[in-house]
Amino acid sequence: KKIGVIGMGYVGIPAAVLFADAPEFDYVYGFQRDSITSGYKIDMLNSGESPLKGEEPGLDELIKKVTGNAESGGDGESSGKSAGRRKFECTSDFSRLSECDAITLAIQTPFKSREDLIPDFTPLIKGLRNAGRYLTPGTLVVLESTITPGTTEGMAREILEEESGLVAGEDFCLAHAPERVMVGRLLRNIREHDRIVGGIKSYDADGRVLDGIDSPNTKRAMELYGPVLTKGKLIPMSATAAEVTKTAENTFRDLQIAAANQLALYCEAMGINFYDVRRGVDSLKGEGITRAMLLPGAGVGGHCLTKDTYHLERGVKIVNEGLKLKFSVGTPDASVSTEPFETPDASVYTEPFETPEPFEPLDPLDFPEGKESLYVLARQINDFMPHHMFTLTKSALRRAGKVLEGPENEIKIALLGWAFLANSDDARDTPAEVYYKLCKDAGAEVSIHDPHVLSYPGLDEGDNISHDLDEVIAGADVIAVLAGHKEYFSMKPEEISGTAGVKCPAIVDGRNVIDPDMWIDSGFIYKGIGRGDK
Ligand code: SAJ
Repeated sequence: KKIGVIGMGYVGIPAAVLFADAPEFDYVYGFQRDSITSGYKIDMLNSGESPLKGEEPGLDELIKKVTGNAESGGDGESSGKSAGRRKFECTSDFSRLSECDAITLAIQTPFKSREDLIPDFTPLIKGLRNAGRYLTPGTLVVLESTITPGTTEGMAREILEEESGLVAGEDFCLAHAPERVMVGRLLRNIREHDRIVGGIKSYDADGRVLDGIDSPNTKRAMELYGPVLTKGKLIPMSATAAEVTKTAENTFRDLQIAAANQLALYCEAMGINFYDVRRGVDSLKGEGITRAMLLPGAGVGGHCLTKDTYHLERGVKIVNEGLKLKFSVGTPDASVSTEPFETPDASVYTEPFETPEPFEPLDPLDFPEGKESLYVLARQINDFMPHHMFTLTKSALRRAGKVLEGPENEIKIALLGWAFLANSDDARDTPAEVYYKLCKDAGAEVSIHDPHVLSYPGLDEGDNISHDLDEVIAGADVIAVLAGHKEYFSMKPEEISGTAGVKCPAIVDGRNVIDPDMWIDSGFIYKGIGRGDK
């Protein structure tokens, strides 16, 4: 049994090496286009190295093992190759897809920009065309990317059938098994998270629909993912339900964060401490009372929560339109059918034949004029938070007698935490970038500290980016914390205002990393998300 994984990124690589490590499978190809930007991954992986940045427990060893590069165990010396034979190979030769019994696609589905809310499926379409071109009968194709509901039964099926000339659900199997990994725990997440598996619909000999767990497409996908699960269970359902599950779980998380952010803004406006309220609300324990709140903060970044709401919103329309197309009935157009339309046998009907009303499923999105869905509003609240950080920065400076308007005021801002996630080097769609631009547009000089992030594309070269916290804070008029890196929890006000010689100490805490009283007692002007009490 050979497996092919298309897309050697932070989803495809751990998935491929876990398939390779499973005795149920004989060999795994990792397919990677030999492009300028990512061709380097092919040689790295084949020599047993991981091309992924950041710590991934167990991944380096597993890549070495399945590529036959593991040092022999026990004695610790790196003596010769281990007995392990190679079971994984990275290649740019997509024709080898024709050798595979199962093909998974782990290809990113980014949105072109924060502004236009349409996903860019180009990379995924390329992958689907490659898979279709070399698809052989009996193969299972699984999409792991986060996709708009309706894609597996729709666009993916169409492309695969068009390229291969085969029929999905009959000549080959097709399913969606969304990835649910977080950077930093890729292997653990794949092994331990429950795995949603959704095969497309099929039909039995009598033309009855086989969907969800009854679909052979779902069954085949369960056989593929079962062997790599240690703690996780398989959760079968329809392909569309699987797409909705993935986008909904992130949409709900975004919504919960927005609920916390909205309440934090209220607490600021009412002069109370959000965290008192949170502790109070969560004190209501007992069956059915779930832990109510996530954390407010400087914003929501990353490729997941900032996108999946829009995948879900679009999906409702796409799937709904599909249903309308499928069910829309009307009087057959006599010009179309070769036979004259059969007048129903009068003896059967007491009433003359009524043209059936075309099926009009309720349009779930016909909100009152100008209303947005709850989820889209949640997105707008979360996207507002870096703007609110800027408002808090201006008000902290005003209390220090300074004005953040125009370069002549020579305001220097120390921005701590560029990553979108605490203790991560991932800065995709980081809210820090929105805050940074607002500060620059207001004429401030910004110095940036992040202990993990290595590259800062698109920033003004004049800005000071450093891993030296004191250097970044030196001379700053205000410190703004935008990511909750663990380094920031141990900052001491006396160290900061002393050695760093901060001109006029003000701090705006976007991730609740410091104790306000300690800093206020040291003479700092303090502002914090949700801290209306300070
Ligand atoms: N955030 C808050 N408050 C919170 C939690 C998070 O402001 O209480 C912010 C974070 O600062 C970050 C953003 O939200 O900017 C996203 O944080 P995250 O913890 O959701 O990190 P992601 O986006 O990398 O991971 C999510 C996870 N989804 C769920 O927990 C439902 C992860 O399990 C998914 O695998 C991942 O999306 C994905 O790939 O879809």
